[in-house]
Amino acid sequence: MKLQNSTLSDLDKRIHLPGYDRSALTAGIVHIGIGNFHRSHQAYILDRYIQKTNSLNWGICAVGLLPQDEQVCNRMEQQNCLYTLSEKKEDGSVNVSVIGSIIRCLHAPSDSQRVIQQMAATETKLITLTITEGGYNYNSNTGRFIADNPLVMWDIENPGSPKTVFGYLTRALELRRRLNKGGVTIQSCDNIQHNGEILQKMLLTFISSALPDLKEWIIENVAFPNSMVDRITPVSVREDADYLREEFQLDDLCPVVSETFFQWVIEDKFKNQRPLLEQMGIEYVKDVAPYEKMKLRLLNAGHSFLGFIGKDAGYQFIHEAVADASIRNSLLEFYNYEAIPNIPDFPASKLIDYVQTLLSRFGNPCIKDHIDRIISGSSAKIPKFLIPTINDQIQKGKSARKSILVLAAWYIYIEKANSPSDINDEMSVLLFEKVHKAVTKNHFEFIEIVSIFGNLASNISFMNQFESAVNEFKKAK
Ligand code: CS2
Repeated sequence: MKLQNSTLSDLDKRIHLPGYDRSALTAGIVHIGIGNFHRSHQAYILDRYIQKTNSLNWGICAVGLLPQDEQVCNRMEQQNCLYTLSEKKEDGSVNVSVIGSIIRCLHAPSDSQRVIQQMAATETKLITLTITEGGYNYNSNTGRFIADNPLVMWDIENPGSPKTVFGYLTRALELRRRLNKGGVTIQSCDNIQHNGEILQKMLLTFISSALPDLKEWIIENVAFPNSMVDRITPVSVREDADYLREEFQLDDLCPVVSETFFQWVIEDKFKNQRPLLEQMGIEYVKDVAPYEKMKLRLLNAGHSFLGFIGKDAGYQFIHEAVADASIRNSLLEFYNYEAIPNIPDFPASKLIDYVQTLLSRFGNPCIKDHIDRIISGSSAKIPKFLIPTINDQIQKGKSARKSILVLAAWYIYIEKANSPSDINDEMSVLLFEKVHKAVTKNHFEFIEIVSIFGNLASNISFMNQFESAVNEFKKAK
């Protein structure tokens, strides 16, 4: 059976359905980034919120910004924007829901004007983003906007047909101002510490070149709250669709799988209205920074740890890596001696509990979270997840041995690649060159990529430790 509005009432009774009138929903939210994470996290909680409160003005218009998003946009449209979310527990039990909160899917490269108009519409109160760590176009070392990115340069020269999120937001905010549509909140939902502040800073830098006189209006009328988002959501695979077909006779063209854990902490700083998600357990707080720091340095860094060290050990999935006693012990050392001591905002007992929960989340064998998903895009992730811990340890004169091991495993991974195309990373060409074409032999030009590693290459003790860690991996083979 196809998944569509007209088939909902015939679906297997074990599937949770949207218990509200979808035809009456309006899009209070425009969300950019139509990937699985958005659909397991924000779209899921809004589905439950709309059902609980019948707040029909908080539907979502989802936007695919990249050319390659066309397929998922088309598939969602073929299903009246419905899709299933399978939340998988460790014991193998699964809760399947049809999520109904997304009411429209727009593919921006195919219809940029419609996207801009939707963002500027009166009904839009909130613009949210999951555009990945790399999408913010900033140099983690300098904190500056990367102005010579060709796509950004295109957007400045061709304001009518933008390609980046900055170009779209500029056009939409300009239209909002011109039509007097009122303020709006733009909320980042990506894994970056101070994500709202970074977004605001990058957007305002772009606008200084693209449309300087819009700056004042934005400062007055747009809020950029920081937020911490959390739900492990693997890449969907063929087996996910097969399961739905075999178990429920349901054909879903774009199913999503996730764990059952869910967390969202948002800085309570909005312009215009917001959904009252505190009714769903979402925490609105004054300062998100400690939560972001805890999550990035423990969950995300732990993922990178298991990803690279697990890959080197020959594992395919995160749950396999964390089940390996020696990797797990090493991860615990990383947490106890390097990561936790640099998160002073929470009592150690809370952080230890958090780590215990993480170990069981990572260990969930039903999620089948591919190591390849975790290590993809690491040039944008490692500077946010791991380098701050290394810098903190160095500053205190403490060991960063386990963190350095992750960098060494990353280096070995690149060394094993036959060409840049083996590395799933926006910086694959540079990474490959620095590792394979280093001018002198024992000189690790890799660490000289300042936008990733900052000034670590000039720290002799760090470089010696890095070299030993690389050699340790090589000897172990
Ligand atoms: C992962 C995250 O991309 C990564 O490296 O650590 O996608 C992680 O699964 C989510 O942040 C969980 O909330």
